[in-house]
Amino acid sequence: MNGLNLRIAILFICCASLAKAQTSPSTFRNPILAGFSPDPTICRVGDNYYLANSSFIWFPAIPIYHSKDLVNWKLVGHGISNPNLLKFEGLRDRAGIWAVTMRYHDGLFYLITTASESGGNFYITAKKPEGPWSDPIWLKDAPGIDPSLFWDDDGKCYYTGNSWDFKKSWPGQCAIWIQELNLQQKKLVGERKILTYGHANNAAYAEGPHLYKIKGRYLLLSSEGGTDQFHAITAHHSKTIWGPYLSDKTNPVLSHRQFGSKYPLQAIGHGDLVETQNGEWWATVLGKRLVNGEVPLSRETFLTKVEFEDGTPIFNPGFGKVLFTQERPNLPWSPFPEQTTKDQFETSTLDPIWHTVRSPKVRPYQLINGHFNLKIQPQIVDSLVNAALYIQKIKHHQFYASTKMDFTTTKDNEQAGLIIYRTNENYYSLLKEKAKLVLIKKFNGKKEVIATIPYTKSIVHFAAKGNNLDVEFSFGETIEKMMPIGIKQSLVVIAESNLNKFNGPGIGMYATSNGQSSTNKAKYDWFEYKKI
Ligand code: 6LW
Repeated sequence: MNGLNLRIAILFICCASLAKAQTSPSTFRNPILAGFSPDPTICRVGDNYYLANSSFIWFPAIPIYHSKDLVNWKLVGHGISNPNLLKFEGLRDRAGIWAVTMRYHDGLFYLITTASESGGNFYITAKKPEGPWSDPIWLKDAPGIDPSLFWDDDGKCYYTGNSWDFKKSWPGQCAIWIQELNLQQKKLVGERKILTYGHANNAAYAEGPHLYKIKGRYLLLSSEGGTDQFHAITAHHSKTIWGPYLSDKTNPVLSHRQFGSKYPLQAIGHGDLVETQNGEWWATVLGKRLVNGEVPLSRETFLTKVEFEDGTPIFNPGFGKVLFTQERPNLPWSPFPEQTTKDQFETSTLDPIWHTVRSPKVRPYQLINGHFNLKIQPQIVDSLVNAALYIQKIKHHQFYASTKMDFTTTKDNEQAGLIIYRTNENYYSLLKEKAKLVLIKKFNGKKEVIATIPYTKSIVHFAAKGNNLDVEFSFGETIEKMMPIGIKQSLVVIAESNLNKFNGPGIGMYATSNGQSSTNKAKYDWFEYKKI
């Protein structure tokens, strides 16, 4: 090779490695799943990773994500897609599907969870994470919440869960218990044993247990302290499955409680471990990002590295906390093609990002000619029923959501438009009525119209621009000419509170005839949600 060729070759290698460096970053950003993504559970099959979250009364229920690198995740399906399988009517927004555990054993995926206030603990199975999933197998006689599954080397399957129905020695005392689950008989069998009440004699809300066998020893990872400021992950060890389980000397092995209530990342807990095909260990945990002391996006999913020292899981060695940026797992960088931010409703089935709330009895929409035609329903979001409501997760502190809607009515009771929904007690809706647009705020149960503008055109564009704790609503005949409606509003309405607990916020489409029957439709041409 002559000098020039050598220089060209070196330049080529430099450019190639620069391009590679650009496409394959050395670090990643937390959260790995932003917005309403609590109680993460993770499992690996070969070089594929699967993650699931709680979904409360959102439907379809139990979102399942896939990744090859633990950083890029794609929604691939839901554990429950048949609305007849879960009875969510009458439930508060914090009830429904609580913490899930996802595991793979012997050719089958398992999801086990609690249908809070709606049937108790059940599991479902599938050959593929995308489904089809089985109908729920309800476990009678399984008290408490947060079930998990573990298979021992002899093939026996064990259920671990939490319970609180006993005489307490301290406030909030809960137990973590174990029992064999006979998968042929589909029921719990044999002795039931309490493994721990938490690592300290004032440990509150021991929950979210997961059992692992690592290098011949049993590791029980649980959460303690409740899902707020005092949330923590603790470890207990045993030589046999039935115990005794001894508290790890490092406990709690992970928490942010010691940083105080103003630390920007709160409530770290509810962890699940995964070992990569390359022998690294990582954990998914939940956390809450603070914005001026509020948590507008609810509990989200974070990733943290784990190294074992004499059996003790050390989370992010040298840091001992969840980091917003850190070196990424040693796995091939595998981003998914970027999802379009604008749903043009040109698909034959609705994109799985869309959820309704509570169990739908009818499907009130049709996808026709690139339109989402939402049939007006009598139900209102203020009642604990399923309404004509389709929302997706708000995932960013700075977002812009907009939609184009064609809707006219001659009736005073019919409304359709855009909604930011957290609970039946806390939401904003920007709706078109017979001859006007109304901006409605419902905050802690108090509902008020905060702005009204006369409007008679059939087509209207609605938009909501979120910036930390502020949100501005606008409308327009064209998307190029949007005008504000009402003054700047506060997203505290949908942030964490006593009424906004456990679930998370969504944004989308809503139509109602306020208790009366209707044959009318609101036609949505598109809906866009994007980070700004
Ligand atoms: C869940 C419990 C918890 O079942 O919150 O964060 C409950 N921890 O483990 C609902 O998400």
